[in-house]
Amino acid sequence: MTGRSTVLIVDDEISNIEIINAILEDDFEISFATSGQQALDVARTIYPDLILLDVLMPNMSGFEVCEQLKKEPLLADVPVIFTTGLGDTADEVRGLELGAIDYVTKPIQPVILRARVNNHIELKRLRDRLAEMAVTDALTGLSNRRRMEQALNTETSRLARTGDWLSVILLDIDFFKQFNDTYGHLEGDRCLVMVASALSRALRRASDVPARYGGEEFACILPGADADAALEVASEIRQQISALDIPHEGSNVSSSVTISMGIATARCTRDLSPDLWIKHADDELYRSKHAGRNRVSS
Ligand code: GH3
Ligand code: MG
Ligand code: MG
Ligand code: MG
Repeated sequence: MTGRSTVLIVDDEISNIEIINAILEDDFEISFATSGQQALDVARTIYPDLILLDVLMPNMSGFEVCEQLKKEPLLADVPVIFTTGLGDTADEVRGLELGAIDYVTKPIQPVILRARVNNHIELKRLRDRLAEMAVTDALTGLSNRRRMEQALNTETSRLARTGDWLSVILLDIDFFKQFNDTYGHLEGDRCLVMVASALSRALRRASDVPARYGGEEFACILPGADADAALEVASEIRQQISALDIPHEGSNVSSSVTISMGIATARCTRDLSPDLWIKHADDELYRSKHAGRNRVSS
């Protein structure tokens, strides 16, 4: 485990915060808030791993806080446990229906609260890991096609607001079937891993997204990159891959592994759908292949 998990305790009565703090402080990093509004402010600042939320508070109830948290994408997944004096079934149902993961009534049983908090934090950790796995390519560790498409969706609509540039590069290893046939599938996998790391090294901006698009095809999303910037990145990719100097006897264009690339560049507008970027880059990639491979078209 890297560092301690953070628990935000929300209660309008300091004495309650003190009680819960005493139960959890040995195992967790504790923050606290004494009103609903303060709870939201703190949550938006520290992104806690779990929130313990009182229900009855002046101005803004715990139910309202929970409702607001669930509306905010960055906070919606933070587990909320209501800790309340309200013991009615109807209150408990309301809390759970608002998206709370658990409901604990006061007076609090220390060992039970500790166990529940531990369980929910562990479950959250597993959920986060699964979510990360769902968008990561297992072989190369790059973003997979799903995250690439999400990023492309996000970036095309974000950049359309300012009419800013976007470039998409698709790249495909030349004669890779032949590579597998010559060196075996395991060497083929090793080659893919090396090409992926060369690709990551070639991208400089934090907002650039390198991805494995499928099989031996990769993609780069370059927000803000005009045609010149994209060509510069493509040239850097070629240099990084050529520096790998992976032998490829079966290639018709070189004695080492090469790639072909296609670039789509335009200023974003609402009419340019994410699919169009891929299609255009793919058309250009096709042109590179047919012009003899080991080159870039745009
Ligand atoms: P071209 O220059 O036209 O791109 O020829 P190519 O042989 O690279 O193209 P083709 O699409 O015919 O072959 C792609 C090959 O990539 C076939 C497939 O076995 C291989 N491949 C796809 N995914 C993987 C993988 O995960 N590991 C390995 N080792 N090979 C893979
Ligand atoms: Mg209260
Ligand atoms: Mg291919
Ligand atoms: Mg290929």
